[in-house]
Amino acid sequence: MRRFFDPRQLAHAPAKELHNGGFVDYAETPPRAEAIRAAIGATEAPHDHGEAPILAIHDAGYVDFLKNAPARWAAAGRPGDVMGYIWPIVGRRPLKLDRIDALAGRYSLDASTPLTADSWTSAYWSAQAVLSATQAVLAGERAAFALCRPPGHHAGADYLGGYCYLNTAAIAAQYALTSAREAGAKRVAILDIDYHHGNGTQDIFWTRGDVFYASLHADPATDYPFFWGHADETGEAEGAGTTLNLPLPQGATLDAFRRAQASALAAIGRFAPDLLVLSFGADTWEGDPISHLKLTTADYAVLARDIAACGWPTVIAMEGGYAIDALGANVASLLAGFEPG
Ligand code: SP5
Ligand code: ZN
Repeated sequence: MRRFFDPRQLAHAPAKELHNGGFVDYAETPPRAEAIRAAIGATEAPHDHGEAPILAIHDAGYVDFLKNAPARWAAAGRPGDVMGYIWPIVGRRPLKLDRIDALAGRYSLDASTPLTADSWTSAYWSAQAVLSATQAVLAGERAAFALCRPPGHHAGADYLGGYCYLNTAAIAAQYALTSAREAGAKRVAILDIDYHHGNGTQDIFWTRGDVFYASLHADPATDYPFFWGHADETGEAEGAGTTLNLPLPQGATLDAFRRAQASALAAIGRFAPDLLVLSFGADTWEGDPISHLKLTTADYAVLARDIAACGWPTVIAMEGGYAIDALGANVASLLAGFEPG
């Protein structure tokens, strides 16, 4: 399987995140990507597709914020990395504010996702990695892997959050749909098996009938992102019925996870996609430091075989997974499940 990664994705390295009322070491670190690389062998440098496929998903004001807010934050005398601390509850009204503190709230979901001077560069190349994997699949590869880091599924069209800045799965799906190639897909499904619900992906495609979003995740009644991912969220307007949320209780093992994945695959089968984007997080692993599901390393190959058996051309985008010592083996297990035989 072709695998894409750019070393510029390592530059982004926030020091601390807010957790339980204090600052702790940031969980989404460069060594995560290095551990995956060491386990899966050589990766290809992505082709540079430019900003257009990013702007097909993300708001131009938000992209400008990602690029320029760190310098403005420093110029305003703020210490450390850009971090929102006041939020416009449900977009209270569309004010056009210029104060950096207001922008940090306007363009963020939480206070655990610092924006550094390197974040844009790393997020940009993470997006290029998934675009190159998508291009490979559109050109006929059965599956391709993008070692996306930073991850993407919590980022919305105009907000960062959950360690995510650019929504790589959404960028891949939209690129596949609008690709000028004859192989361009008409319907894309996204299957999200990260521990957390992909609120950004759901938001982006909430009213879209041409993109099906199915997610397995820890019940948002107990886990981040709390306000999204409940079973009664199914999409609206053209997108009515094209969102499927399957929350799982903390402590669930392969049996429950595999059953839920089978219902997601059956629903995706009824939608009949031309292409699948798999948002893959290894934070469902039993030893993950911030999560509470109980999958083993071998389980990822089982889940991958079930997905591969459906036969859809598949772009795999890396999302979470924070147990660095096991991360490489967990990703390698998933990729092995996609290999024929
Ligand atoms: C892509 C992804 O998996 N994002 C996860 C975001 C979860 N954010 C909230 C978790 C709060 C726990 N922070 C604990 C940090 C320990 N160093
Ligand atoms: Zn996660």
